[in-house]
Amino acid sequence: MTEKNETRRARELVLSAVATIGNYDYAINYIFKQDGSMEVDLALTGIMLAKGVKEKRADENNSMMKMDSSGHLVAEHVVAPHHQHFFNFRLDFDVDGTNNSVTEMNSSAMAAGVDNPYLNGFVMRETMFKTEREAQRSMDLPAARVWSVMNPSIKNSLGQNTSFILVPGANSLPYVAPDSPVRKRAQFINSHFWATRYNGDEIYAAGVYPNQSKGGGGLPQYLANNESLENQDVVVWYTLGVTHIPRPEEWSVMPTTHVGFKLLPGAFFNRNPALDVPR
Ligand SMILES: [Cu+2]
Repeated sequence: MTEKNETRRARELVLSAVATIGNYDYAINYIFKQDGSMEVDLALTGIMLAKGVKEKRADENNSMMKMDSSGHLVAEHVVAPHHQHFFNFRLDFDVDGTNNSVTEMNSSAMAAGVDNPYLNGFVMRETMFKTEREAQRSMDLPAARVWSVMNPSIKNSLGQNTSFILVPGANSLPYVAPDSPVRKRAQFINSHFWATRYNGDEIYAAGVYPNQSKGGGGLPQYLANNESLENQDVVVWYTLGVTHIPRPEEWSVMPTTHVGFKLLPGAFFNRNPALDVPR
């Protein structure tokens, strides 16, 4: 015991953009931190889509609070439908240069044995994606799944390849049917994680004309040629979904909902880069 406390105040650089789309406002905050990590904080607010109904309150005769209703009463005579918001972030990584590889990390418990006498051991297995089609993945809570973009030719002082790790936050899977018009046009919502070879013309996850397309544009088109991802200039696409079951507390103007993800340096540095922060 040193009987002493050591603390430093954190300082963050936040770059923000706000998009007002229909009845919602989306604030996208890119947060750069002194420990070398970055965070994307997406803030959702605005006014929920609503419809007038004859019901004034929820009771035995009111379907709006029952399990099989697709909306919730948020005020007298006002129902807000259940809905989801989907975002896609195009992350053009260059970790220590443009030639990178993309990996997935999955953790699992070790079997009982001489290597695991107290039954508390677990391992993390890292696998590298060879091609674009292999790199369509979704979250896996039991595996504590994360993804990384690493430089296969540059190492830190411990001999580890420099990398940045994408750590998902809260996310969702789509409820809209696979053969629905929305889902055909927005196939980027089929997976949380995608990786493609860099191409300056490949900018939008749902393609250039998402509203009037027949579907299939964007990511499915970008990876149709199934290019190699090993030691290449790669782009990661992260899909973030929010399942919104409306509450009365969100009417008439919503408090802000925060969702996002993190990018953590993984052996990019040799030690905690914030150790030199002055008192
Ligand atoms: Cu919403």
